[in-house]
Amino acid sequence: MADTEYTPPKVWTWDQESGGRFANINRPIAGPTHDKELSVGEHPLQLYSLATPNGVKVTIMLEELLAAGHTGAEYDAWLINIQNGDQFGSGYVDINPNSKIPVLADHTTDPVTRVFESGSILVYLSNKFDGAFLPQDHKGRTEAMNWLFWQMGSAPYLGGGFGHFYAYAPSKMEYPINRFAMEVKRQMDVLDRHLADNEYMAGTEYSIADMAIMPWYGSMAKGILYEAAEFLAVHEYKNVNRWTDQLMQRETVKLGQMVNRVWGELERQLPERHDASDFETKTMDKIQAAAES
Ligand SMILES: N[C@@H](CCC(=O)N[C@@H](CS)C(=O)NCC(=O)O)C(=O)O
Repeated sequence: MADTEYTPPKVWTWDQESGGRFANINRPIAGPTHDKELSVGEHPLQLYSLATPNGVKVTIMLEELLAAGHTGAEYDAWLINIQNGDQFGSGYVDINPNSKIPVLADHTTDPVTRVFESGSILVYLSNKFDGAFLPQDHKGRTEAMNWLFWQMGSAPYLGGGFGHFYAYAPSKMEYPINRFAMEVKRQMDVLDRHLADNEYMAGTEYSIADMAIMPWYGSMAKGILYEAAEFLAVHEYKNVNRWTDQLMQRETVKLGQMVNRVWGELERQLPERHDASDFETKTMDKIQAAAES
């Protein structure tokens, strides 16, 4: 174990040159860095987000609600570029003091209701639309909530722990990579064993627990996150792969994954969504073709 020895000083101080992929946006203090009001569109729900796993949980839910006929779930999705520090604008911090994406503003209430934390947003939307995508029976609903909270507590080990040290840290360090690889493999096994006996996370019904877990652990199973498929031998988690394939075939999941996406294939990037027709007319390939003609 040859990781560089570090003796912590008596009092920690902020080393702005610490390196790593997010060094330019990470800060030890909360609050806004600049004044900027948020744009507001015409729909009842205003989402400010980015198509990371935490962001797409919510856009998948909104597309599911719309496909299920809940017209009140029409939404404007505004792009928050976290690399540029958009999450530290004053208007953003007003509705999410934690300065992370996603955040939702519900303009059907007076005053407007702010909803932050992706798990809270999923539950809020389910409550708002007659308990949609949460089983109605006691056991199923409790299981969905168990797994939703499991995701909220577990994914930081996957993203902030494993992903950070394996993919983003300025150098590869054996100790943290070992610690978090072990934990992520344990979590994948937790899911794999559960999905061996259950079609969905809450049992027989597709729910917000699936929407929360799939963007993180399904993406991991498919080798989409951190280029770590071989390192973590993710093909071994056969039940997680079966469940992910099943969810990824849903049209709503495909649409949700495109919203606020600014990387990858151009035809799957929809930086902002203000209308269902935007999926046909405002993807990045179409925007670029229009600019060139
Ligand atoms: N627990 C939060 C986590 C949100 C989160 O970590 N969002 C990341 C992107 S996936 C973010 O906004 N990072 C920006 C930053 O750290 O400044 C949730 O589920 O909503």
